[in-house]
Amino acid sequence: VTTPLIERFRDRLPVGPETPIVSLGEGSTPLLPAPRLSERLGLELWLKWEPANPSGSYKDRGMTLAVSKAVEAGASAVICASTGNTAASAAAYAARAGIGAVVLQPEGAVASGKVAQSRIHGARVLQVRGSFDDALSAARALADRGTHALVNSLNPHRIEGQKTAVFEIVDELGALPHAFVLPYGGGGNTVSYARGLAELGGRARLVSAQAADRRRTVATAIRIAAPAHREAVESLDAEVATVTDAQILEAWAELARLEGLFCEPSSAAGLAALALDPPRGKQVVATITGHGLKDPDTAARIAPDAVLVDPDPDAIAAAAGAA
Ligand code: AN7
Repeated sequence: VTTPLIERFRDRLPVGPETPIVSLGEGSTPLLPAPRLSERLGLELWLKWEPANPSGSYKDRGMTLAVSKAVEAGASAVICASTGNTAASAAAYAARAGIGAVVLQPEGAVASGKVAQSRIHGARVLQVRGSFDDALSAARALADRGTHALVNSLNPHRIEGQKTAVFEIVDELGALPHAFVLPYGGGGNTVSYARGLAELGGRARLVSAQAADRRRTVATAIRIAAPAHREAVESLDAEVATVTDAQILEAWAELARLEGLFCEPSSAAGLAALALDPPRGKQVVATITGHGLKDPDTAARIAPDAVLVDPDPDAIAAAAGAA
């Protein structure tokens, strides 16, 4: 039985004995070695595999706390704007809690798996004519009216919950790594990691990788023009790296081919940054934030096509190639 994240880290989270725990078995995700990428980059790479969370992304770490605290405060519904993963997570935890969820998504810019998740959990899914940034402004304004609890990463409980990834990593490695690398969309997770590090009282490099073209990147999860946590990220000791879509997609495909791990494109932004400037010989932890199945369409566009054959061994042997 997976211990709920709030139980595992109760003494380091803002919960009391009366806080109801809304859990789907989040956290305690695998820390996987990456032998081939390590060799290629000349360092010791570990991957924090956050797709193992129940909704398939790291968002669940913050959402278990945000929804538990919303229920504790008497909320009957949550609201968020999202590029897809926050929405899927909010929809899942709201369903578990038996409360409503309204999710605002930029029209036509959310990967299909994420939309399917939000819909099947019974969230009210609204496609906003505009960008993620427009949707977030609207969500904040509506939440200010007091009818819905905002569960975007502006909700401080989201940041608190997400810092637990750092605790798990350091527990498993037995010490701080040289560096943490992760994608940078709105910046909430970067702020969370910095907080986790500060609470451990240690120092490590924190490298956050953003898309060069924030407004149009293929990595739709991080297609955010105006990061909500930009000022906070700039005030931290984090290093912001910038990667192109070509670099993101190359790192993404390499992870799939060399290590057998399928993530969504955004999740490979940190690996793309690492490839640009690998700290030789050092121990590095890259956080892989979301599952590849969330965005099957990008994989289908880029990966080799399936080949149609007759059910005939000769035809299949001829078509099988070197594999
Ligand atoms: C897979 O769901 O912003 O820098 O609305 O889904 O903490 O924003 C998602 C962001 C990285 C960026 N990887 O993290 C949303 C949303 C994945 C993501 C990020 C997101 P932050």
